[in-house]
Amino acid sequence: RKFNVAVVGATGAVGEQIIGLLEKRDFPVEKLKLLSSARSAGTILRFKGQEITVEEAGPDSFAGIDIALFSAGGDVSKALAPHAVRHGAVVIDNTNAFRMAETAPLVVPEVNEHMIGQHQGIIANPNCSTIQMVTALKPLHDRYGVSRIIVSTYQAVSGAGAKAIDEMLRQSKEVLEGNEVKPDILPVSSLPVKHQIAFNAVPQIDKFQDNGYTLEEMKMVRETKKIFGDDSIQVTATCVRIPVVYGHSESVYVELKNDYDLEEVRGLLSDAPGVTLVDDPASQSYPLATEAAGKPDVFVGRLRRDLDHPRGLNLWIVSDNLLKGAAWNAVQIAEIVAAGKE
Ligand code: 11C
Repeated sequence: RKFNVAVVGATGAVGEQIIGLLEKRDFPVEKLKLLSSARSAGTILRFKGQEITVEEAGPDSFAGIDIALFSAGGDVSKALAPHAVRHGAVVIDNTNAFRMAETAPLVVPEVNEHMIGQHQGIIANPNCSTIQMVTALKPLHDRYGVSRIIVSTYQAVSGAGAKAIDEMLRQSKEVLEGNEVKPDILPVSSLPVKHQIAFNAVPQIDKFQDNGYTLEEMKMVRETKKIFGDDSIQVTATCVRIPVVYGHSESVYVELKNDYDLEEVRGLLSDAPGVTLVDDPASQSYPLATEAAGKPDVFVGRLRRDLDHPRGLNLWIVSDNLLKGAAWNAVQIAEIVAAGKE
């Protein structure tokens, strides 16, 4: 069976990756409908050698659509995903709009694929920095139980969209040429204060919440608990933007409930689906954003036992934020939904 598929946000950084993956994975597409804001409508994109004109997304864009992949920001998802569901589509939503809704499963296939069957029309795709962390921690949680996570992230500018990539490259040139740097987009395009990202590290991703954490940090806290289905897991996060284009890196300290053996941990991570262990200090081998970019896996290395806590473990986790962190996780879910409808 083939499916009518819509991609909302087709001209964005994630939308572009989704279209590429549907083609590369030979997803059973009957018809591909590409949707965007009025501003990008009319753009012509290619899919399997065909030219497709991007149309403006509206409430009636979803007639006959079986699967709709949304990646055009939370407001668009809130406004249009219910219309897609009304037309009978299964929505895979890549925004924050429905992630904490009780009716929407929040899915990373390697962790909680079983939740997909519980959807009521909308399946939520988690935030990129959460996806890569839970994918790597899943085998450890299954074997030993995770009690506490302390994570610091080093996140690529592509997480903030194509304009943030342009801004980082432009600023880098301005600094190298000795010109004045004029920040325009980052850290948060809708807020008045901007900071230089070139040659810098900015400890703010998304808006501050009343508790002093940023929304990105709170996403990591809440989503991790929901995906593991365990509110007792303690999570604290510091999210930092760095001048890398593709690939989020994370320093993760995890406390396990039961004693662990480091060699066994290596074995569990080596065997875990979607995870590649890169961990050989003797050859200076560890995950790097430059190596992870363009690849679907989550890369894990720098495994070290905590020097004081007997069940504490340090890891370095890297993945392409636009692939496993967004488009690939969404297409994985779409493949599972499609297999279930055949
Ligand atoms: C970033 N993690 O790196 C964000 C982008 O909730 O899907 C993804 C935001 C989201 O800026």
